[in-house]
Amino acid sequence: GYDYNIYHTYAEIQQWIADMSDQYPHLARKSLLTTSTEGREVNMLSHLDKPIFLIDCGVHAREWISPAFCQYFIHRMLSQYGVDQQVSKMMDEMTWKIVPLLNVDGYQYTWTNDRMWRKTRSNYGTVCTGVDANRNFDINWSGEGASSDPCSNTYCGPSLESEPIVKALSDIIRADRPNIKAYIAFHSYSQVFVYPYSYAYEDTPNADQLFDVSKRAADAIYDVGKTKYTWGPGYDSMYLVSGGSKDMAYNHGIPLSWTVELRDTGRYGFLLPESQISGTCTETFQAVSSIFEDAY
Ligand code: 0X9
Ligand code: ZN
Repeated sequence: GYDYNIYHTYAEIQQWIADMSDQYPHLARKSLLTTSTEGREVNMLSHLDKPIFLIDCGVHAREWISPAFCQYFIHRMLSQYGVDQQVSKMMDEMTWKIVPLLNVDGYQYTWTNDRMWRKTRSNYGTVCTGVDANRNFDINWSGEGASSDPCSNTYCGPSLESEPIVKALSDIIRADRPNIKAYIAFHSYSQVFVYPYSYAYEDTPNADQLFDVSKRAADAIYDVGKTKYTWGPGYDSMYLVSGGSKDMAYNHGIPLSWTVELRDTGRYGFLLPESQISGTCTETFQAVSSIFEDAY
């Protein structure tokens, strides 16, 4: 079977997505989200017509634990449906829309050329390649905390939603927005639940709720194996971010919206060893389950 405790290539993840929808045709519907700049398919797995929980992984190429978690999560949800009570409830009460690997081009590049690559692989006629997909969304685009220098790791792109993966995810958010109850973009690293806003020093009207739901999620993680997470609005962290997906989602009416930075706190950083995939995934599952309980 598929080894969930090692990192997989783009090609392997593509095959895995197809296998999941073949093995669980009644539970998992595969759809083509978009085609990337370099022509790769970006797929989404979803099911049912209930309130939606939207999740994406792998926006930043080098954050390998993120797509590893999405794969674990999807497999656990599909294989434990009808077996595990909590999974069954989660599957029955909400529609899960999950993009296991968004930045397919960048991810492939981290396997072949540069393990520390972060951005997409688009080039719009400049010396440097790549747009920071998490600076390319329609929220204060090109504002503070984003760079207009194509050589910067936080380059916001030549125009908002210039990146096909960003446009495609934004289209999903716009199309489904009255029905989306919660959104999480999984990143690494720092072990923190970051909620809006990140683009300005401003609290959302439901800041208390976001605080409480985040705290419960962090507690759920701690209960599994004593891994410590913090939580707070993005502006409270070291830097502002404009053009990020969770602020865009929030301002499109999704009340519960996060960037979750997975393990670790810096010892290995983006190079989190494979030996930590399993522990990260099991504790993070409980966090999503906790957020589900608050969201559905
Ligand atoms: O900079 C980002 O896009 C996110 N961090 S990462 O290391 N995964 O690249 C952070 C986005 C959340 N916002 C703030 N921390 N302000
Ligand atoms: Zn990231």
